[in-house]
Amino acid sequence: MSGKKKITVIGLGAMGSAIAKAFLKSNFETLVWNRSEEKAHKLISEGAKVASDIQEAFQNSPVIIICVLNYNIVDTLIKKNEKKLDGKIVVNLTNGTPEQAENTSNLVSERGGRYIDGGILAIPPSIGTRHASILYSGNIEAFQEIKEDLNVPGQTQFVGTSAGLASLYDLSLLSAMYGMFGGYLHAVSLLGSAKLKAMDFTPIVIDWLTAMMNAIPHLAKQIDSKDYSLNGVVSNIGMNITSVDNIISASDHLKISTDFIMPWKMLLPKAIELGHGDKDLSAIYSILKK
Ligand code: FVH
Repeated sequence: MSGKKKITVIGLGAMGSAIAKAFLKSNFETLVWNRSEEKAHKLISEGAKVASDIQEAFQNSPVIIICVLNYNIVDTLIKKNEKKLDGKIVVNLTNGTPEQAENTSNLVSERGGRYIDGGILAIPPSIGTRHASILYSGNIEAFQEIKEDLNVPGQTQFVGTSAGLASLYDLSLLSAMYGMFGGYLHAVSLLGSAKLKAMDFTPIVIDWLTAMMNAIPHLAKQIDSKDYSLNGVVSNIGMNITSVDNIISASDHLKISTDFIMPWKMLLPKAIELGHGDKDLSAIYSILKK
């Protein structure tokens, strides 16, 4: 008996390995399993124990963390473990949809376990540092019991008892990120046509995006109140059409793809058609729901 807390980490890709290392550093008895065994063996020198099969990985710790490529793999692994999961807490940190999370939660419950879903807001090198945070949802009693342990890979935030909520937050935040990076890549492509270096643009674009982020609370108030002119219109849709058209025509001229900006070319006229031409950009929200 080591007296150490026990944890299992299933999946030792870039993220799973970082999570396992964080637990080893925090002196947990860490049992690991990975499809390709060499990734598990690499952790032995850091103190990890390697499960001989998936059954042992599920059965030999009270808390099982899963971080693999997708939920189909998660579900297959849960089903491969033929024994019950009575008394176990399964924490799934794999990226997926809310529907997949609900489905996996049911699989775990049917086997007697308690399920917590997580959305990782961090990259592998920041795991175990104060820069990592992880959103959780699902079984709140289970979360409260192991909250201290879950703080090892990243700061925890519980977002609700529906298993799918952490995924919904995660995908929403990733969508915001992809929008921002897409815009940035288009911007540097435009500047690249004048032989300007991406690094030279960095301070200017960071200042600009920071200023734009400050507009988010204003837009949020308008969205929540469904009044897209609340507290004054700052940047009306009719005016924005001109800038978007200019970006498209300059990109065409410079032979730069317009793929990242094109959705705006569809959405702005649609908003005008629906009578939002004199409203803030937040009015686009009202036409996104299918
Ligand atoms: N890396 C990141 O920046 C992001 C940060 C936010 C969260 N994501 C999500 O984390 C999940 C795992 O991502 P990852 O970075 O660890 O991904 P990989 O390094 O590609 O490792 C994939 C692991 O999945 C295992 N795996 C793949 N197919 C199977 C299978 N059929 N059966 C069992 N395991 C499988 C793979 O095993 P192996 O290839 O080493 O044998 C790795 O352990 C993911 O949801 C991200 O979206 C990461």
